[in-house]
Amino acid sequence: MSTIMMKEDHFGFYVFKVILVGDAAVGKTSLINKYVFNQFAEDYKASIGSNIIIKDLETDDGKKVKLSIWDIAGQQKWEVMRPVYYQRADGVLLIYDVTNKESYDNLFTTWYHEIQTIHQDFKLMILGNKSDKGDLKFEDENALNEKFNPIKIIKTSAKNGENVEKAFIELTKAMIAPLYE
Ligand SMILES: Nc1nc2c(ncn2[C@@H]2O[C@H](COP(=O)(O)OP(=O)(O)OP(=O)(O)O)[C@@H](O)[C@H]2O)c(=O)[nH]1
Ligand SMILES: [Mg+2]
Repeated sequence: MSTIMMKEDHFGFYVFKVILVGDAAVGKTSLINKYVFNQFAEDYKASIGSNIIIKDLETDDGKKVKLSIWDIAGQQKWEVMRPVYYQRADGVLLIYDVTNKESYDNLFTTWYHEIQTIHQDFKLMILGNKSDKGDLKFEDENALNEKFNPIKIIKTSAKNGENVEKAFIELTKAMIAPLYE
């Protein structure tokens, strides 16, 4: 069976697993809710373990895609479970909060080490979320590129929707591309 066949289910969808990774309260759940349901809630309800949301989409060149989006809890108490949730991820959205430097610094420590437990190739995009609150500009693009080799680094807002759909679509295109190489 070719790689392309393996990535399509019997309805002709490409199927990819995408995980959202980053500190508690950076906005992982909020980004998913904005993208999938076009909803945003101001109150913070910490995620418990992991939650899977299925989203169907079609790329601009007509490829049908089914994303299983894994919303993974960022609180420290879920640390032991997370590598289990990460397995077989095709794509990673690595997220920090542009108003919280600690959440940025932790990308290079906690989150870098955790994603090393994914034992297959994956595409990674970095999102600086909460762009609607202003940007304290502690991001070092060179350092991020060197450490993570991301397909893109962008600013998002789960509140006003900036770049939210774009993040998922660009990641999807990057996951599809190797199947045609
Ligand atoms: N202003 C603003 N607030 C946001 C944005 N994204 C998330 N929030 C708020 O930040 C808080 C945390 O958001 P969550 O989406 O629950 O964060 P999380 O990363 O899923 O957190 P854990 O589940 O604990 O890992 C909530 O109060 C959200 O309303 C954003 O883009 N802009
Ligand atoms: Mg959450």
